[in-house]
Amino acid sequence: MTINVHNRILLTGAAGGLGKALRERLKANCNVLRLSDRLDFGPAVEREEVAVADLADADAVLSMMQGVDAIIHLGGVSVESPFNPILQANIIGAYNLYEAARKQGVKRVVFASSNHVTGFYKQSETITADQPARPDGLYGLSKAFGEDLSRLYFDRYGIETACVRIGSSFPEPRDRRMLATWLSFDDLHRLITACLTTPVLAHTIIFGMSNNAVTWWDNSRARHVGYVPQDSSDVFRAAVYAKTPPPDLSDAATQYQGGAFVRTGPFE
Ligand code: NAI
Ligand code: 15L
Repeated sequence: MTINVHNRILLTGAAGGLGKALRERLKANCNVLRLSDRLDFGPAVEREEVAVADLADADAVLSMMQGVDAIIHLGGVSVESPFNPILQANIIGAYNLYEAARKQGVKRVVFASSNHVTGFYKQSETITADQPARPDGLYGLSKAFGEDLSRLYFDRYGIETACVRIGSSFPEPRDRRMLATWLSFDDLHRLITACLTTPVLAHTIIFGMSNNAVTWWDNSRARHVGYVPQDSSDVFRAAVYAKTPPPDLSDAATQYQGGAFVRTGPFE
């Protein structure tokens, strides 16, 4: 299968956990991978370019977008935090990114949204992307803004975006909740590849999860993306049960999909 359909891909958040996991994998998807973060993360190697930039700096974001054919946007605050850093990185930063994409003619974006856009749905519910956002904090709210912003740029300017509501993308599920939310790094790469290569992406919201037996999310509205997960949290289930206590059903973190995010941060 041909997966290299773009000459130059921009990866923001390249110094972060998922950026590091994707750096080598994404080289199969392009001729040149431009890596960006506000942190310095060392020199470019073969078929790489490095652009250190703060997403809140509109001029720097415009300049790093030159010659780019597609964007994987991972950069930003990735956990519940005070409002100002979220405002700078996730709200102003997302606006700067889409304005730069519009000005430089970039037509496809994969946006790292989060399950925390819908964190206040119960773990006993199965939801689709058509249901209203129910953010579980300022972080989830900022990702909901990014989803709406990208829809505006699709409706008005035709920039296609996949809003990938990533569950929990780590080497292994860390607790019982992550048995439902886990997304392996290889499946994350498969999902991004599907978003980059599907003929018509339009504006799509898709939940980023592996093929886990327990799930709270229905991706049937995103079949046109062609994402087929190949990993599953199920192989970790026995080990996770052995090392974690039984769930406390009176705890909001057990009741809601967002887990501990529903009771962290400035709302305590
Ligand atoms: P991370 O926190 O490890 O990486 C985020 C990167 O963004 C960092 O390298 C940081 O320096 C950079 N960044 C932050 N503010 C910036 C700014 N103002 N300008 C430029 N760069 C800035 O997060 P991780 O785990 O790699 O996640 C990547 C993306 O995926 C994030 O947007 C996160 O919200 C999203 N996500 C991740 C999940 C996961 O399970 N890892 C789950 C759901 C969403
Ligand atoms: C996220 O959005 C975070 O970026 C990540 O660090 C995890 O906490 C993940 O959600 C999760 O819900 O497990």
